Amino acid sequence: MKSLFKCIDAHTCGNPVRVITEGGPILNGANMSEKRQHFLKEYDWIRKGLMFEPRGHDMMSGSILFPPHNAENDFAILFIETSGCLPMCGHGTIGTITVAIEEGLIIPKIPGKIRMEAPAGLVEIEYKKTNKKVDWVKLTNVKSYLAAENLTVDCPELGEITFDVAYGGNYYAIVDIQPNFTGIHNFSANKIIQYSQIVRERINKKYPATFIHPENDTIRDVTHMMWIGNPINPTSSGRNAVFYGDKAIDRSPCGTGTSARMAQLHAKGKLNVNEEFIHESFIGSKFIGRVEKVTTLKNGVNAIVPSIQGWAKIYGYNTIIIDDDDPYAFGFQV
Ligand code: PYC
Repeated sequence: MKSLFKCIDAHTCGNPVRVITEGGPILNGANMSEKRQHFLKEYDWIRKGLMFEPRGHDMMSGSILFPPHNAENDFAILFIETSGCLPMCGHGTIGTITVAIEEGLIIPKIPGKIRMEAPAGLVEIEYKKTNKKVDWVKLTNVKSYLAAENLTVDCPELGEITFDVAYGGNYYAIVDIQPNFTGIHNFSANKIIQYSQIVRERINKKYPATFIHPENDTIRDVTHMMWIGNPINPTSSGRNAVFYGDKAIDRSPCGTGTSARMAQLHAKGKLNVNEEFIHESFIGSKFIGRVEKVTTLKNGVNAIVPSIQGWAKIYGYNTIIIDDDDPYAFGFQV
């Protein structure tokens, strides 16, 4: 059987976003979290075929758009990626909104504002458009919080490292500069990937069933690692290398990662409400982050509402076939 997908390919600050405009499945569920579960059970072959080699690559990431479940909202989104289907993705949101507005896939109820249903919750978005191009997208993310502090794990070559875990739409183990880790500016991307593959597995083994979202237990475990370093531009607030999937370092500063980082810094008294947080990616591209306000989760845990602003560019129109007589129809990893 041959399945055909129309896609618009873009990148957000260097990281890919493949927006599937035709060929996505019809999913069951009362919200995007339930639809995400349905997709994972029956349609994950679409993600694998479109994200992994030979049609994608280690960093490939994308989205499929759905009608909203609540008439007040503009649309709903499923994130697909080499790592799975993320509950939330910041760079994916910025790229998808840019594509959707420039290509007329969404007509917002209020121009310049969009309400998006993600599996992790409602995300409110603003964007600025000039001459048919979107200049920037700012998303107000789901509630983000510091989940644990000063945990330890043994890292190959480095020895014991200390880390915090924070949630910004995904759970991040955040490794700050410390005696056994001198910062990403002293390491290659390959080294960070090598360490992350082992350390993430060790963290989830050492702290089983520890990181489970109190309001949605389908969101669980440390899925991403964030390693910190000195910024390239001294006026930036910080720089990170975010590891996701099995071999990817985010080329953007990572929206959910930046949200988690701001939740961690705010909880530790190192970032104030309304203070601008300019976060650099491994390649030096930037997001502008901000703690919009403080809040609590339903269980009373302190949290923040973060915002992230960035830009994206469309670079291609793609018609992709997944033909099940192709031995690599559903991708491969080396
Ligand atoms: O921007 O949230 C993000 C993200 C998650 C994984 C890669 N990018």
